[in-house]
Amino acid sequence: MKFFKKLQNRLKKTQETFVNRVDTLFKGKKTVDDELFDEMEAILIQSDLGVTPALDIVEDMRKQARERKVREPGQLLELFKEEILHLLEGSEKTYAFSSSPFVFFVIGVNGVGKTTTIGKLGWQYVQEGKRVMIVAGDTFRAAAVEQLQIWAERAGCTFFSKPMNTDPSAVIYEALQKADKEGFDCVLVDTAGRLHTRGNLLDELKKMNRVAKKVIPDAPHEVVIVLDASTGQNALAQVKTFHEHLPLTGMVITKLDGTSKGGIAVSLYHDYNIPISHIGIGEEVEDLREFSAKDFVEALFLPDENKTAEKQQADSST
Ligand SMILES: Nc1nc2c(ncn2[C@@H]2O[C@H](COP(=O)(O)OP(=O)(O)O)[C@@H](O)[C@H]2O)c(=O)[nH]1
Ligand SMILES: [Mg+2]
Repeated sequence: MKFFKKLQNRLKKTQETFVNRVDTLFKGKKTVDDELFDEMEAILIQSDLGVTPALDIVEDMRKQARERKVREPGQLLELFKEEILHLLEGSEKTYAFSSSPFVFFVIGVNGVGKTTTIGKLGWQYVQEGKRVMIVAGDTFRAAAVEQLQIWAERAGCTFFSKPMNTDPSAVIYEALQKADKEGFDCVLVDTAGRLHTRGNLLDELKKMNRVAKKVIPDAPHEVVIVLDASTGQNALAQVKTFHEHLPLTGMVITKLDGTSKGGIAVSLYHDYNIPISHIGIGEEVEDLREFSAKDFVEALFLPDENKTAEKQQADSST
């Protein structure tokens, strides 16, 4: 239960703007009618769930309510929860580690949490007994390389880097050779989110991809995009751009703590069908969790105990 409590706590802002607003709407209604569904639609559209999913959910709920003869607005919340779970069906992903070294490219624009996520992932894999190498593929910003090194040390991973401004593909080439020769289980490659040269970031990534295959033919085994939930609908455009150039195999959604825009997880999966492997719910090393659609939805729908207590107090004092 502690596990859910923490998750719920971190997802609180999303819970408030998304589930609680719908719940409050249901509680304030006496009948299940068109007006109720119209208002629900308006709330969902504002919740970063995405317009199409919002419309689909409400349409399906109208139908379900009719078919199942739901007359009490209070019964709708459970239906709503089922709808969200349904949208997230197939959205989970566990990395297979089907060969070794198992190579991840971690990509995404600056500031989304790539370096942090790599540190947290490396730490988890080390806890599982894996030998992990972290590679500084962003050779353009000294601070970025330093930060990655700090994370690698903290996580107990081997750190690999080259002098500043070395061609990232050359870094990959050498790193993968070393990882292969020395029997590493896992290689996590941090990539640049923006280039300071006029070169094109996406071409650079494609080149890294080609070069990786020269050392390990089926590498990279996973191309993971990191997305900052607090950027809301912007995250959709980021996925589109990267996915067109380098097919993505997984998503990590960070900063779900402290944002009301957690509905973006549903929107992202709905639009691109790329599975979500992990979510970031804080800045500490243990604040990265394997994504479970069920846990995510349960936490969002878990009644807020503080609120319930406040309400009971208010009720008893009147
Ligand atoms: N609250 C919160 N902050 C995060 C999370 N993930 C990353 N951050 C913070 O986001 C900022 C940028 O992260 P960084 O890993 O440097 O992003 P990068 O530019 O993509 O490598 C840092 O201050 C991180 O501590 C998260 O899940 N929750
Ligand atoms: Mg970084």
